[in-house]
Order: sequence, then C-alpha cells, then structure tokens
Amino acid sequence: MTMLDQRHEEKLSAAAGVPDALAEWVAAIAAHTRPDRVVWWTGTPAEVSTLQDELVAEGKLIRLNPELRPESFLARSTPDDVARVESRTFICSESPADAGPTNNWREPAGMRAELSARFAGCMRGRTLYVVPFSMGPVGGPLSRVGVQLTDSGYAVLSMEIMTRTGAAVIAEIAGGADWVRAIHSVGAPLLPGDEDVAWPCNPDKYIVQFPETREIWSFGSGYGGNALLAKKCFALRIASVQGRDEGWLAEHMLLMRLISPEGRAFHIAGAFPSACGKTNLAMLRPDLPGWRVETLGDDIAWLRPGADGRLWAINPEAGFFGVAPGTSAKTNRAAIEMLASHTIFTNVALTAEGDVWWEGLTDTPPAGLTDWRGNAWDADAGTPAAHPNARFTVAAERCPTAAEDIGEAVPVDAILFGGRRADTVPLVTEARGWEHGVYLGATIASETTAAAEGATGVVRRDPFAMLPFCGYHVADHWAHWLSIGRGLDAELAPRMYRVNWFRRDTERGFLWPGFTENARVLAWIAGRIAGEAEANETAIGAVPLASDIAAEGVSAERLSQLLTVDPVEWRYEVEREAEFFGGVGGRLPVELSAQLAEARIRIARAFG
Ligand code: SAT
Ligand code: MN
Repeated sequence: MTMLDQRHEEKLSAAAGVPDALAEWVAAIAAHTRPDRVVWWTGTPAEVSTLQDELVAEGKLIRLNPELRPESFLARSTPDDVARVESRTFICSESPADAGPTNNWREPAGMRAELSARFAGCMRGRTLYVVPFSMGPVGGPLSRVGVQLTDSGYAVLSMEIMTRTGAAVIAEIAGGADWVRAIHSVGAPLLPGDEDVAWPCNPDKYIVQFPETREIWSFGSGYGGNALLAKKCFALRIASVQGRDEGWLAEHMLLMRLISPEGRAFHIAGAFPSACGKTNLAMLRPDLPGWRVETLGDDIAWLRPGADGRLWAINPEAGFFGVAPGTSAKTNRAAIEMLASHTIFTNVALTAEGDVWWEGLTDTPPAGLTDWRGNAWDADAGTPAAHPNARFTVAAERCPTAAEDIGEAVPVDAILFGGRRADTVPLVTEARGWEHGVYLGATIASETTAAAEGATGVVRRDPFAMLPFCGYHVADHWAHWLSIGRGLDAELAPRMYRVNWFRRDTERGFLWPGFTENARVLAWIAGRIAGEAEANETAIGAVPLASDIAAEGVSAERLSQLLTVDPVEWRYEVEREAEFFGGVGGRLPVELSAQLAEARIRIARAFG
C-alpha cells in the first residue's frame, strides 16, 4: 500500500458515519469527474503537514525559510488566474428577474448541461478532496455548513485556514443540518504521461451559483474567491439568498469591537468593496490614548435581528485572506505580527533568503528578489515584484488584536459604508435614520481595484459593497435591508455612516492620513452613539466638527476640505445615483426613491 492509499483508507474510516445523501453525492461527482482517488478531509495536524509536504514535493508550494517565516509557504499562480472573474460569475436562479440587472444570469438547465460537459473527467489523474466545513462555530446558532469537493490541494489547505473543517461537521449533516454543495475543479486533468504544473488551471472559467438548490460549481480557477468556495460563493452569494428567505443578512463587512478609554464597547460592522482597507481597519491600533480595537472579522458578517430588538452579527470565517501589497508596520502592525508564521502567501515576491516581500512592506526593496512570476525582479523595469492582488491566508487566532470571542455573536452599534472616492464624498457623514442609511449603502460607489479582473481606478456603483456578491436582485436586497430595519427597536438599531478615507487633493494626494488615524472617525461615531459628540448638519447628513477629528499633521484647511459638501460635485453625484436607481427597474423600493427625491431637494435648498 502506498502512503497515499493508506491515507485514503484512514480518511474513509474517519468518514464513517457519513450520511447516505453525502456519500451518494460524493460518489456521483467522483463518477463524473473521475479522480484517481477520493480523500475525506478531517483537518488533523497530521493531514495538514502531509498535504503541505506533498504540495512542496510537487512544486505547488515553496516552503519559506523556517528561520525567518516558520510553517509558511509561497504559491505562485499563472498570470491569467490572479483575481476574481466577475465576467465568468453566474447566478442561475430559475427566473432571470431573481438574479436582477447586476448579476450575470444563466438559465439553470442550460448551465447544468454546460457544466456537465466541462466537469466530465476533469479530475483525472488528480485527488478529489471532500472538505466538510462550517461557517461560524460548528453547531452555533447562526452557523451554516457545507461540503466542498475540490481537486486542488492549495484550496484544501486554504479552506482549512479559512473555515472550521472536520468530522464534527459531518455529524452536523448526519444530524439533519441543511448543507451547501460546493464543487470545485481547477479544470486540468492529468492524462497518462502528462506532467503536472505548479498552478494547474483552465483558461475557461465558471463560477456558478444555483441559489434555489444552494449549489456552487466552480471550474478553471485555483485563486481566492474563485476556489475557496466557502467565502464569496457560499458566505455571500448563497448565504444572501438563505438570509433573504429566512430573515437575516449575509454582508461583505468587517466586524470589530471598539473599546473607549472608559471601557465601553462599541461593535462596528463596515461594508467596503474588495481591497479598500477592511483588513487594516479591522486590525486598527488606534493612535488615540486609551482606545482599543478587537478584531472580529475582516470580510464577511452575517447579521440577524435578535429577540431584544438589536441587530446581532457573527464573522462566519475562521481566517483572513488579505491583500499583501501595502501592508506594513505603518499601515497594519497587527497584520505584520500575524504573518510571522503559519501563513500561505500567494503571488508575493521571494527574497534571496527565502522570505517574502511586497510593495509597501519596506521603503526599499531588498536586493535579489524573485518576482511573483518566478523571475529575477528588475527594480527598474517598472513592474511590481508582488502582484497587486497578492494575498496572505492565515488563521484568525494568529491575529494579535483578535477578540477572544471571535466567532460569537455581538450586537452591532454602527454600520459603515465606504469606498474609494477621490472626490465628492466627505470623510464621514451620519445617516438621519435607517432608511437614509439604506440609501447610503445602496449608493456606494468606489474606484475598482486589482481584487477583480479588469481595469482599476474606474468609479462604479457597488451597492452595499455587494455588487459581485449578492445572490439575488439588487433592489430586493435593499428591500430586505428595509424590512430588517422595521424589525429592530429604533433606539437600539445600529446607526449608519458613510465614510471615505480616500479623498484627494489634486496636488497633494490623499487628504487624510488614514490607517491608525481612522480611529478619530470611529471615536466620533462612538461619541454620537453615546450621545456625547456634536455634529454639523449638511444636505447629505451630519458631519463632525473639525476639532473633533483633528489629527496631527492635518491642517485646518485640509480638515475643512475633508468635510466639505461641494455643491457642484453633489448636484452631479445625485444625478448619477438617480441614473443608477433608474437602471434597477421596477423593484426599486419606494422608500429609496423617496430618499433620492429628498436628497435632491436638500441639495437644491442648501445650494440654491
Ligand atoms: O474574492 S476574493 O476572496 O478573492 C477577495 C475579494 O475580492 O474580496
Ligand atoms: Mn472581500
């Protein structure tokens, strides 16, 4: 018996107690995709280290220098597989109207036929891993389970970090828990005589969600949200539909606990598009004496109204899949400490000593770098050493600012809606109430980033930062937010804020230092919640007094620019919002057309 076969046998026995429906599904997928072997993953440390060794031996992972970066690895993808592929992401609801105007809809039966052809024999020569996982603590009141089948060992190790895996999940399924079926293949079968490559993938990619049957089929990519199906595909696209049907919300949000010098805790959720600083904000170490942040999550929050009239939230993930470039001791010291060991890096640069580097980590790049493509890096060539969407994958418990109760539900006091806007949007504005807050969420716009394929720096509407992640009609999502609000106690419901750390001055770049200084904005928000901080009313919501957010090195002139509501910009902005709402069709909630009408009137009145 080879070691692999032996491992296979062990996993099969570990999987004893597998309910018939799960065993039959795995058998059916295996019969169709024809892997050489099927391995039931339970997530023991021995399994992890065996798989790491295998991937190193196959050239799919590079073990980093254990003296400098213990228990850590580097993976390099191919240049055509570096980000989410929104143009190949499909929502296959029965009715196109349920997917709405912002999703790529495909008719389910037709898509199933297409996928069936792609998946036929696609795992030949490879191992099919069965990875049962829980989003949220296994058995927790807001938790959900799923099973990912994948032929990527890299995806397995990443899922092991990002979710809770293991036999306890199988017991949940055996106990009757609903489970999401998630099937992933890199789409690169190995025929006899074929040589494997470091990053198998397929130029033809499919990221497919079937919301009604709670199924995910992903083909052709090994990267991030395309391949770790628990993340965007399940915890956002499928879970948003589960939430719509069951009265909760699955949102693209960080989650943090801000603690004041007096020891009062404020729980803050924040929706920002990909690569707009959620991870940095969630791990903030405030520059303000006495204030502290505990990290609860950096990407996804599931929110549910409680019997007490408050909105409760969990982070369903168990790890962080964060953007490496720009992460430094200045921008996110906690992350730098967290990445000291036990991390899988993807598409960063490799140093001559066998450690990692990326743009922004240090001011000067070390000599002798190998770039993310595996070539000697030429500092003068003008190309970055790390890919702009290079990532780290690391367990949440490694984070020095992680809350002890990470994974448990917390009552939300404030919700932030943010994006990257060079102009127009002030540093922070407070919503007048829930409906105005939903309007702020629905009208988020942000410059595109390297987290998705396509051009970067283009302003697009990204409602609730869910444009690529909402599994149903975008306007129904807003209606659902409105209905969740009606179920909350008006006094205890979260307050809502629009924030923008990225406003620019044409000559001097960013007006606001950001990062640790963002604590000043959070402290003002906490002050508002506590009924202590003052505000100036503007046409678009309340803004802080400049003195309340004054940061060292930010002149009075810059503070006033940061808080300015510019008449020309806002007359233009509100018409862009109107255009966007116009494109959403007849499902636009009346509350939001009323908000838009009110915004127009307020802007006209304020500026004449
Ligand atoms: O979708 S990913 O998980 O690859 C990252 C993101 O876009 O937030
Ligand atoms: Mn994200």
